[in-house]
Amino acid sequence: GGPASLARFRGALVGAVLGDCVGGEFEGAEDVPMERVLQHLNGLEQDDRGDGILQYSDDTAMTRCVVQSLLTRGAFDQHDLAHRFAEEYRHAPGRGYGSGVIQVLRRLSSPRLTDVYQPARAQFGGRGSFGNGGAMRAAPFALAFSDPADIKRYSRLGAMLTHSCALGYNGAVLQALAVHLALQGALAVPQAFINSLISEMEDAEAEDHARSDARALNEPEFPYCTRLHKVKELMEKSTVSIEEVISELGNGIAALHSVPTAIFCVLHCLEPQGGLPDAYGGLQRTLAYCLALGGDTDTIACMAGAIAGAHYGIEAIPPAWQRCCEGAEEAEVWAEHLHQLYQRSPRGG
Ligand code: F2R
Ligand code: MG
Ligand code: MG
Repeated sequence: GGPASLARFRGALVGAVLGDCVGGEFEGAEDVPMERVLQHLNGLEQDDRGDGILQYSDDTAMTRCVVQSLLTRGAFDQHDLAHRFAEEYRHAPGRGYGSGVIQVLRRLSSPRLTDVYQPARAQFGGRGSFGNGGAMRAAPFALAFSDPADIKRYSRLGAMLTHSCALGYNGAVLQALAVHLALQGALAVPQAFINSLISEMEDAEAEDHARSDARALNEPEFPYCTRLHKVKELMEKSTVSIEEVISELGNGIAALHSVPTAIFCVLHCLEPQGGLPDAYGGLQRTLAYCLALGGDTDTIACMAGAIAGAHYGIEAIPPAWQRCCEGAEEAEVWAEHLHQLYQRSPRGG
């Protein structure tokens, strides 16, 4: 489809759900051989699958909250979103949430709470979380708003409900911008795509809070820009090993060690890769590659799935894969409603 087509919206949300569901198998694993990944993915094609449906985790549970809040309110509403996060956690606490964020989710349900950003600010001795929980649920902001200024503003505020550290919320900004650019067809020129992200993140990371949080964590100034430059260097190499990707970009639970990695996975898999089936399309290659990294596979695949899905569109996702994943069918419906909301936004029509 063309820029911001419904097929791209459907691809982005279904791609995210699929990444979460298929990636859950390897979350926390080290040294995941590609054969194991392909065996897992081949299982999705079997008619007589004994394993049943793959369940989604916190990544999709919180993304659902963002989608439902944006659709119900027709705008960003921090009180409504905070309430939905808290209620979702209360109803289904076993979705594999981060061990820190559950304290925020419990406190967000207090009727006495007036400042919904306060519980997140109190995390980790007042430093706030740098986890990737804000970024993993950021895609809907790129699907509800067409103006990059709105996307940056609301993905940041949406993440700050649980992640007040700049390295946490700027990961969400980067992820939302990557989905936005992919939706516009910008991945057709990969160098321009990464340069646009660097230029946007230079602005985001110039802010005082971002600079002081990077210093406090002994990270270089402009940590996301530094990582995105590493992505560019890796893109220019003729061969890149999985070990190199992990050591240069990371595969961990910190947003800084997973959002640039997810972006790299999408870029790297734009072309066919050795070790992956020739029959695989780009989105299938991307998800398989994310899983083979090990580490935070559900979240890296969820984020890469959203970006790749926005690029390739829903046609790139095998129906058999969708049928195996909890929430994939519902994601198609969200995509249609978000597409309508997007078209009503100032630059969306
Ligand atoms: N939690 C997981 N996976 C662990 C295994 C779950 C297992 N499947 C199960 O069911 O038990 N996955 C999910 O968590 C990630 C998103 O986490 P989020 O929302 O960012 O949580 P949190 O707690 O804020 O941060 C995660 C961890 O990062 C470290 N951390 C963050 N900020 C820190 C700081 N300022 N100082 C020190 N450490 C900090 C802590 O270890 C946090 O617990 C996704 O992977 C999602 O899939
Ligand atoms: Mg998860
Ligand atoms: Mg995870």
